[in-house]
Amino acid sequence: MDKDFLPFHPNPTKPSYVPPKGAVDAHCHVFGPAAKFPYAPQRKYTPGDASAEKLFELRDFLGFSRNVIVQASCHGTNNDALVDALEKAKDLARGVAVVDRDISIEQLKNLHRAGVRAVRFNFVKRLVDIAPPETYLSIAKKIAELGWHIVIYLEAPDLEELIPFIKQLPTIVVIDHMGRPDVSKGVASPGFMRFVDFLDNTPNIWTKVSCPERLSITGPTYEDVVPFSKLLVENFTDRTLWGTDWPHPNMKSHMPDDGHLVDMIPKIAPEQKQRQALLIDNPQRLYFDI
Ligand code: 0GY
Repeated sequence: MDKDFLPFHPNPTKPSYVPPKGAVDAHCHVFGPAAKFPYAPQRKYTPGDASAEKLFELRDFLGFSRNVIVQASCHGTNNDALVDALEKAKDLARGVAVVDRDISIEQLKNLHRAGVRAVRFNFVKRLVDIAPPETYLSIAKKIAELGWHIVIYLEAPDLEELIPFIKQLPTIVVIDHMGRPDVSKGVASPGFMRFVDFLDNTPNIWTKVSCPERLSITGPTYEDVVPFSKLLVENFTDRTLWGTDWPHPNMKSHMPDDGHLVDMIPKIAPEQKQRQALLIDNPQRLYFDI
């Protein structure tokens, strides 16, 4: 584990908000264990192990029913730890894999059988060496045949440049963590409005209202992030997902209390029908109905 890598919160608070039965934590990871699933040689960070068992313990403690487990960059394109976690979850998890351009349809079908329903394209430079667009377009073409979608991780300053590429993608595209806005600038800022307009004009774009701990300037109550998530839930109720982002890789300032993150849900989705969409209907449609 890197010297400055913070381990996940050892004893999160029991949330007061009780998620509805069937609720999905649609963004979380498993790391290792390294002894069984070594980290990729080309990784940009080395995390502490965060096992499937720990993830499922947290799921139950927080009152969630299901997970979407996202392959993290430290495991590269070897999805073995993810597949192992999906098998252990039985039918209670789905996966988002990271794959090489030359992956075969047969290999993709094996991942599908294990519960994978999407691939992730990561454009965050501190996490990966970004490939040329043709690589991603070629993967996109293959996975579209299986009815999968694409998850994209990017940072707000790179959105403008990536829009023409994203518009070429043939599937639903989910953008992680609200496109990582600069919350110090406010919801009306041109940067965030660009993101909102993009969703407005492009019906196949979804987003995750996740990661206030990475975006907040004010610190662990994350109040400054609420207006951003709330606006997206209100305007794109049937295109938003929610996730913990456990075990919160690369958090440097502090480690979030996962119970507190859950208690933010009624603030960002104040209406019952919004919470039903965010936690059940939307992830059900994207991950569990296919
Ligand atoms: C996240 C965020 C991060 C890491 C990764 O794949 C990854 O390594 O996604 C990050 O460092 O911001 O969504 O987990």
